Amino acid sequence: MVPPASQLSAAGVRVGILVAAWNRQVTEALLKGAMEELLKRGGDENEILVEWVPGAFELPFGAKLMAQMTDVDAIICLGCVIRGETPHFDYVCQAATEGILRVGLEMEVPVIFGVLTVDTLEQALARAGGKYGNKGTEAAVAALHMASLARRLSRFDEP
Ligand code: INI
Repeated sequence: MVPPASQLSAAGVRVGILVAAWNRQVTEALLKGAMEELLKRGGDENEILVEWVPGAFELPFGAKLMAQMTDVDAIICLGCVIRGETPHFDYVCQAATEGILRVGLEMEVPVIFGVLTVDTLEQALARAGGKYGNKGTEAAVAALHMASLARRLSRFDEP
């Protein structure tokens, strides 16, 4: 049975968090939301690895390195892409979305998409601790949910 979100514990769960430095005001707020949620659910600060990458485009490679070089149970990717006047937004969003999905499937570790893709800074702030909640908080819950799923299924993998 899938535990309801309110029951998901972070105790003993090793979580890696990758944060994009672009739109730092927003991504720092996402990081705060994720950290607070993990600690509130019994997580240990020493079991949470936080690393920064330049922008959302670099999140997939950062996640791949983290999956290869550490034994985290889940990886949270946090970023914020704000639409400008050129198609650059679409390329960065596409690369981040597809890359993050691919790393999870290839590396067989849950990789969570905590990237805001918005038209304005105001929309981003509303989703980074403002009136529409915090995407970082949601990402932390999703990471615990997926780590719990992997842990429970692995029990059926023993001979
Ligand atoms: N990266 C972001 O994370 N958010 C953005 O809004 C953004 N914009 O607008 O350009 C952005 N660009 C940088 C990109 O992610 C890479 O870091 C850069 O292209 C170097 O590879």
